[in-house]
Amino acid sequence: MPKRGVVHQQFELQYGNLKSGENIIESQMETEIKLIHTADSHIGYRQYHSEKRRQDFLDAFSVVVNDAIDMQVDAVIHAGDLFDSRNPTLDDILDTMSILSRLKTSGIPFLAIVGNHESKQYTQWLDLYETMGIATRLGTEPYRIGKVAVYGIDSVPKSKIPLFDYSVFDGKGTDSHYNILVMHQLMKPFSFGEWDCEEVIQSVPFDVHAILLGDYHKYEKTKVGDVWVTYPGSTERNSTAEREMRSYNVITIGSAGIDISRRIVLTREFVFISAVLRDNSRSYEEIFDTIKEYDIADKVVVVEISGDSSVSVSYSEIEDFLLSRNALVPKIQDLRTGKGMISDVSIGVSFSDPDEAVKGEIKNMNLTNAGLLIDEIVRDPFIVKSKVDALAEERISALIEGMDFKNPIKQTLYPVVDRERSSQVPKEYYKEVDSENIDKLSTEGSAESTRSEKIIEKEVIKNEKKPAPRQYNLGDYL
Ligand SMILES: [Mn+2]
Repeated sequence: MPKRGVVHQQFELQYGNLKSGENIIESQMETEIKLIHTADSHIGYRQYHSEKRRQDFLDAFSVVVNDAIDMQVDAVIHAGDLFDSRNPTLDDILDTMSILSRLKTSGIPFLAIVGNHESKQYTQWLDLYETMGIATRLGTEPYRIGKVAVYGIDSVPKSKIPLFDYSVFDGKGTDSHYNILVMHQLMKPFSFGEWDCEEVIQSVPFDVHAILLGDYHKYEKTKVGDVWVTYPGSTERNSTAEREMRSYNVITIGSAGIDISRRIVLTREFVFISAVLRDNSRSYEEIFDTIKEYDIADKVVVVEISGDSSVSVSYSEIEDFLLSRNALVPKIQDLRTGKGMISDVSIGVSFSDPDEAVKGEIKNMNLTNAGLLIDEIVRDPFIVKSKVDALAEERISALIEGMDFKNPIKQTLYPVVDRERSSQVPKEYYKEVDSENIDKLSTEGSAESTRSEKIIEKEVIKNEKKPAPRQYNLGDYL
């Protein structure tokens, strides 16, 4: 890609001009290099269907960039998941562009890799920004900042990690004093690790001094031998499981070596209110009294219900109370049943079931049994795409075999069932919600994937009568 080389050079020139022009004496001594390491901005995430929350994610990234400009760092390194989705909206793309342009105006390079959430099949969003000259996509070619060389590996799906070919780095070593590797993975030695830092350090043909990571949303810092390994944490709360303050890293490389310090990003407050139900008639009063003890205006409020499981309360009544006290997002988590509730005002709008509408239309089309059968297979959300052909063929063969051509009476071998798993479909045709078909997890503390949470959310909305089984913390994504 010749274009990448051009952009790369521009930044190097810019950097060179700044440093040599400014302090010649200092550069003869050890010039200190300061970097910001951030990740998991998830721009475009409309958490709880809230436009304000979308803005919050953008604002958090903006804060990091403002700090970078205030500190006049030598570069901002982004370790993946700049966007929440591989299909960000035009607003997301433009808003991000204007933030990155501020960095560019201040002469600060933005160096990034592709995360699992935003990863497209071929050309990436980062390539667009790189073409515009406001970002550089890190890779096997070292990006040099003085005595530091920075490399990157885009997010690798879990199943492909064992196949990773380290020879892509052959001949890419430099005479730099420090080599930094940027990755978006769950790494060992952390307990949640899927790929071992040790292996990576051994396998790349240059000495690694720091591995700057993204994907795990909680701040972490450790050493593997002499190599620093750190996650800066996400810059906004992607779920109620992310209770700690959000943050990014400041990496200082000077005569004393590498120093990594954590900087807090102030984000919208989440308030957790514990309501214990007792077997009496004053349950609402008690809950409301508890809520009144908190300042909840403009905050995401999570009421965690526990206690006597025989006491029934209306979640919507509690939500209404929270809204009446100006909560931004009211959420109920019923710890007694392990169930979360749809706690979003926008879902309250009633609309006819789209599946019913489609079903009606299909009825009007007077399809044959085979046609109906194929329709059913194609639209079944639980059947893996790659199995659709095989399953359709198998079912139609069975249908043909079962037909009596002398007496062509309409018959249904497999009745068209509602959108639930038909017992007649063999298990191997079904998607497993936790399988690798779905983007892998990026949460902290829990093994639930953010994607599967979102998918479950869609199912719940679609199929109100039959909500998918959920754990209470899955409600985070509603
Ligand atoms: Mn992430």
